Amino acid sequence: MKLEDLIIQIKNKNSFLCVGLDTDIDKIPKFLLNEDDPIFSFNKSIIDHTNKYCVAYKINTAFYESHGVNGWESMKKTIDYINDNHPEIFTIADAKRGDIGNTSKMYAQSFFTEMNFDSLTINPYMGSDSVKPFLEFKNKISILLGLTSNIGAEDIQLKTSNGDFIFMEMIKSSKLWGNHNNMMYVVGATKTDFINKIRSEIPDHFLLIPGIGAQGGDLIEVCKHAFNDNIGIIVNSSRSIIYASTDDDFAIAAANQAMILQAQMSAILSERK
Ligand code: OMP
Repeated sequence: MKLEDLIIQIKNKNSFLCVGLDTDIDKIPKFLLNEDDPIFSFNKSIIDHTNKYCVAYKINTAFYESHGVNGWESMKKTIDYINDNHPEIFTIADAKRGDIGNTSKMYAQSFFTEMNFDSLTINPYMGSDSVKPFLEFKNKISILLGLTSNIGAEDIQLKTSNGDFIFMEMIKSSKLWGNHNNMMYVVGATKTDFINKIRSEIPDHFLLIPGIGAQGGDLIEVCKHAFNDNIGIIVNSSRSIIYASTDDDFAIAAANQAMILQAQMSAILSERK
């Protein structure tokens, strides 16, 4: 997918919501465990009920890979279901990959060509040759970890070197490896104090912002600092949406949570006009 198509979708839906499919077999409703593929059945219902409120789905691959071959099959069925039924929706493989060049090329082939995701999260700390192979794939977007939402971001990313934060050094270098059409950055919703600084370095790049909901990030605070002329953000929430209920009504409860977030986003967007 091209970035323009994502921007059009954001404007049409008045939403920049990404629903995170962090599907944990221990957290899904028990009655689904009788299905052939409980993870896919759960995802299908969540997608059927939430697609009109969101512009993206993020599949965190750990929740699938942890089931071996069966998990990869559930992931493939899920991405195919989204691509076949909602081709306008932006898809993210959250796998945080990156390695020496020839290995990165294989990761890119797995997620972009074989699995047919629009984008992939990438850990950029191995440097330019580990990221550039991903950037060679046309109409695919590499989403580099910028400043992560977890407390451990303080251990290295928020340390200083040469007078600036290490994560800022990473953004300053890596923005030259590609451009704002083929790269985005992850910035945690829990790190809003740093978003102005990030925006001054990369005003045009889209930011993928996880950490709303279970991790306590604040949507209004995020929007205050992170918007650019194209809106420029996708805000992810996983657990607060998909586990809103663990009963028979789980998909309706997820839709309600997604609808509430979309309504907040719509209000923020209309205030901005
Ligand atoms: P919830 O906290 O349940 O909304 O899930 C957050 C999702 O975003 C998980 O899939 C995390 O792996 C992911 N994430 C973060 O929480 N923090 C980050 O800094 C980066 C990511 C990510 O790359 O998506």
